[in-house]
Amino acid sequence: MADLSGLAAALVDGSVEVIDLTSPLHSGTPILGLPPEFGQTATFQLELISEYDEKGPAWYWNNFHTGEHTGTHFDAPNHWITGKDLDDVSQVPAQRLIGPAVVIDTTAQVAANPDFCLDVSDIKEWEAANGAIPKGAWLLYRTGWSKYGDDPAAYANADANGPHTPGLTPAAARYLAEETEILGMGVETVGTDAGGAFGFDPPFPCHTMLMGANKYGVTQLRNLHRLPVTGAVVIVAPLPIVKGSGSPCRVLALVNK
Ligand code: 23J
Ligand code: MN
Repeated sequence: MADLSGLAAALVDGSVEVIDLTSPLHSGTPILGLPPEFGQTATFQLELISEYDEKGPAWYWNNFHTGEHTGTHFDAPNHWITGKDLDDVSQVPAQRLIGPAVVIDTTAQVAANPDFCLDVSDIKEWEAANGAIPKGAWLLYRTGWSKYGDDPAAYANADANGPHTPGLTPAAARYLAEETEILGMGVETVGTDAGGAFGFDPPFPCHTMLMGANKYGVTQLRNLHRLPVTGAVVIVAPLPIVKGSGSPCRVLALVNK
């Protein structure tokens, strides 16, 4: 039995800190741009219903319009063809939304090369230093990319050849899918795959492998530099959209101060 009253007391006295890993959601929040022959996701938009006015004298509220995959969001297994018969976002068990976090940091490599892709050797080096990635963990991939998160052009880092943002090699995606029991992977970029992943073999290996293995993706995280390498607990809270392939989500980390 876990010490939940101890945790509750630690939350109240601040000895366990809650760190928000979520990017703010507004009309300027960066979205993924796919090649123009494909359908495109929508930006986040608020539509005013009333603001203490004739439409509602004592209340302010909005409707909103958004893509499922806009801003900090969750990729459910059915998002990809490899997971098409697996859970939609409403079916993902709540027990599998919370877990220990491990942080793999490649900020230095990404600063030198924005197309840097985490490889199996990087994961094995991390495991040699820190122990095996625990069952039920969120693997958080720290790249420093969130520093561009308020500037959509810098965040996409696109040229004539497409976007240049970090990701995983196909071999690393396969390793995480098949050789680990992680819940999924969280990243600082617009998607879990590298900007150049359309040209990988297979294309979009992280989506292909993780979704096919009933694992999850979480994107556009911030504040990963505030987490310990191991020891945090991460809570990912997507909306239970029936038949949804994902959802904008709040991502919170509990950290011992
Ligand atoms: C659809 C196609 C390709 C990609 C994505 C979506 C995402 O990154 C996403 O948000 O799931 S790469
Ligand atoms: Mn997505």
